[in-house]
Amino acid sequence: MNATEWKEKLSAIRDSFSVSINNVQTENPEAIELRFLGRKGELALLLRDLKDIPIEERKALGALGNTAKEEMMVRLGALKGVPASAGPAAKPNLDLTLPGWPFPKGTLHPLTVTLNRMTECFAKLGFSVAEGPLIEEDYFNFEALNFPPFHPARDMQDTFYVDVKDASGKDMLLRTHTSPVQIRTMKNQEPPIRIISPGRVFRSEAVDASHSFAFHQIEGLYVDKNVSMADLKWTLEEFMKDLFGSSAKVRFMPSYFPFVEPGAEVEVSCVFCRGKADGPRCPVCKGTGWIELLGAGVVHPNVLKACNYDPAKWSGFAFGAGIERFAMLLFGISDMRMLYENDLRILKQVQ
Ligand code: 2NM
Repeated sequence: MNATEWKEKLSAIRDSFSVSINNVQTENPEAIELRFLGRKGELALLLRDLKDIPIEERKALGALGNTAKEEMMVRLGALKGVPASAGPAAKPNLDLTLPGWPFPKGTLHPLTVTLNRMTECFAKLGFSVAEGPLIEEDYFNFEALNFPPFHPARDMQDTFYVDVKDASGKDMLLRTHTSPVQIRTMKNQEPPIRIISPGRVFRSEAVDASHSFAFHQIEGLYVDKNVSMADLKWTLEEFMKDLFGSSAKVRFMPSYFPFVEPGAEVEVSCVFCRGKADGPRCPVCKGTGWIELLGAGVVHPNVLKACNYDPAKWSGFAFGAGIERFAMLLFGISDMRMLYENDLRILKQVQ
C-alpha cells in the first residue's frame, strides 16, 4: 500500500463511521466503537499498515490517523452523553464526591484591614469618607492650611515637587498629608461637616523602621456650631476604646501644627504592657506606659476663613494619624518596611 491508497482507505473508514453514527438507532454506540476504534477495529488495522509505508511519509499519515481517531471518539462520546470538551472529567469513572482542587483564598493587606477597622470606628461616630487627588496644588496642601510662607515643611527636602504647574504658575506637588481633602470638602460644602480622609501621602524622607517616603494617613474633620476641644477628646477616646479595647486611655500633650490652635499630640495607654512599670522595659512604649498615635487640635480660624467659613459662627476639630503606625501596633509588626515587601508571612497573618 502506498501513501495515497492509505489516505483513501482512511477516508473510506471515516465515511462509513459517519454512516454508522447517523444510523445509531439501528447500531448501538458500543458496537460502532468496537468496529472502528476497537483493538482489532478498522482504524487500528489501518494504522498497523503504516509499517509498509516509507518512513518519511509515515509520520504525517500517523498524525492524520490520530486526528481521525480523536474525532471519532468525540462523536461517540457525544452520543453517550459525555461532553466533547470535558477533558479529564470525561473519564467514565469520575467521582463527583471527591474533594475539589485547593483554591487558596487571597487575604487583605494588613494596611487595608487597619484602614477598614479605623473607618468602621469613625463610621459609628457619624463620619463619612472623603477622598482627593494625590498630586496637589500648593494652595490646598499648604497655603489654605495656614502654613507661613517660609515654613520648613514647604522646603524641597520634605516635599516632592512635580514638573507641572498649576493655574497660578506654581509647581504641583505630591500631597504631604490628606488635609487638602478637608480643604476641598469645606470649600464645596456647608457645615455641619463630619469626614475622615484616608489615603496615600508622600514626604521626602530617608526610609527606616518607622519612616517611609510614601505612607498612609487618615485625617478627620468635624465642623459645626460650638465644636470644642472637649468634643475632640471624647471622639478620640471613643475611637481608641473601640479599636484597642475598653481599657484604653487617652491623654493630650500640647503641640504645634500651623492649621490648629490649640494643637495636641494624642497618646494612648500602652496596649502591650498596660502601663505596668515593673517587669522588663516595654519595647513599644519604652517603659513610659504611653504611645503617641495622633496629632489633633481645634481648626485655626485662618483655615476656616480660607474656606469661606465665618469663624465667629463655626468651629471645628481635626486630627491626623499614620495608618502604618496603627497597623504595626495591631499586628505586632516591628519594622514599617515589612508592610511594603509583600512577604506572604506578613500578608497571610490577617483573617
Ligand atoms: C493633623 C493634626 C492636626 C488637620 C487639620 C485639618 C484641616 F483641614 F481641617 F485644617 N485637617 N487635618 C490636622 C490637625 C491634621 O495631623 C497630624
